[in-house]
Amino acid sequence: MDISIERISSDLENVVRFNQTPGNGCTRFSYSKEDRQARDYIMELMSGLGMSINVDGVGNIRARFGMESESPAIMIGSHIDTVENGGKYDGLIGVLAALETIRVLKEEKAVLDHPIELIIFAEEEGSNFGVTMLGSKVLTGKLTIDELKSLKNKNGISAYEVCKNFNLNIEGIEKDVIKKGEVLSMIELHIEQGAVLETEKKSIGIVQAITGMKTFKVTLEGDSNHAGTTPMNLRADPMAGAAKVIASIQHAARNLALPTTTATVGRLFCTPNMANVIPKKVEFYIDIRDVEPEGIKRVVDYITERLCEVSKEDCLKSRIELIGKSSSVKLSSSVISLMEQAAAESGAPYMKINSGAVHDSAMMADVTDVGMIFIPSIGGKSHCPEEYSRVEDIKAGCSLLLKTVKSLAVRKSIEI
Ligand code: HGY
Ligand code: MN
Ligand code: MN
Repeated sequence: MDISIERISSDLENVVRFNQTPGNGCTRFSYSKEDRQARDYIMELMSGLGMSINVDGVGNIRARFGMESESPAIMIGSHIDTVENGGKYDGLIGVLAALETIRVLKEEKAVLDHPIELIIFAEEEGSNFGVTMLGSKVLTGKLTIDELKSLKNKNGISAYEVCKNFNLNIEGIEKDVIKKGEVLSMIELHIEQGAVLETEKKSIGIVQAITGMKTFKVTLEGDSNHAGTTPMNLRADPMAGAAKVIASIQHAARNLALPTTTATVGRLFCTPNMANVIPKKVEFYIDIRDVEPEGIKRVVDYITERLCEVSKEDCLKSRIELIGKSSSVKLSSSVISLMEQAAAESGAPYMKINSGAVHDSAMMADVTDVGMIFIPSIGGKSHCPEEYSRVEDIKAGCSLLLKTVKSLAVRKSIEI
């Protein structure tokens, strides 16, 4: 049996209804009302498949299919949270492909040598607190309760409080940490979020490495005053200072780092944020990435120095805090060759590819063997309403996921 693209498409349309910005992309932050609706919908489908479901202290959903045994599981899944006005495929299509894989295994009454675990990671996008992959970082012991107490959303509420208010057992996260050996392999299907597969006319990408990243929060404080009565030479203006530092970020990433380095400022807060007031405080976040740590280091060194210079020039108080980091990760060669073989057998045009986006799989790579399947993003667009993937590519990707899971988990029928 093969996967049913009709079932995946119908699930997709049903889940994207849970959206805060209909008509302007998808907005479904973790721990929101829309997130609750999407979780309930998907968990109902999981229960209908006879899966046993556990939700951990930060909201990762872990559902088991097949034999209840100590043998290590094969983990599949992704995330269902989005950025603001994002696309409908990022994360969600990987979860629905995993669900469909389990449906087919059930229909085939597959005899499993390993249970299958469907995981839905919480807060992958970092839309609430500015830190990506929060759920998988907690699951793999990379974030502690104290750190969750210090991470705040734009209303100043901590990740710890938000999880508690979402009725999660946040105090229990230390015991939720996954142990090496619990999971034999993990496979995540995801959209590419770039234009390589489409340009190369491939429907499948077999991911080799996932980029590393560092997220910094920069705070500049100055002297708030009247916009009209304060002469230009008597100002301590943190927005003018921020503008100089942000311009230097682009310069560093373009001209001083490596061709694979990216640096982005996409989140900025200004207080009091009034057109006729010189700001008191400006906070902005810097997202710096590279598969090579040297690229990230060059940008960090340059902007730290520039921040010092600008603060002196403009009489500003400033600080730069590292609030999130993840190392670049090479994925499992054994899982990659398994997927390559399955892709070759299926005849789907595929290529090996690196990921400029980060993924929960990168966090899981130090506790299990990890592989990722990419499907094309048309026009290379993602994190925006224009994000789109074709059904034929979703079908090819999900078929490869099913084949890979079968080769890892399903008992081989012995030729007699
Ligand atoms: O930012 C990323 O790379 C991912 O989409 N959260
Ligand atoms: Mn994603
Ligand atoms: Mn994303």
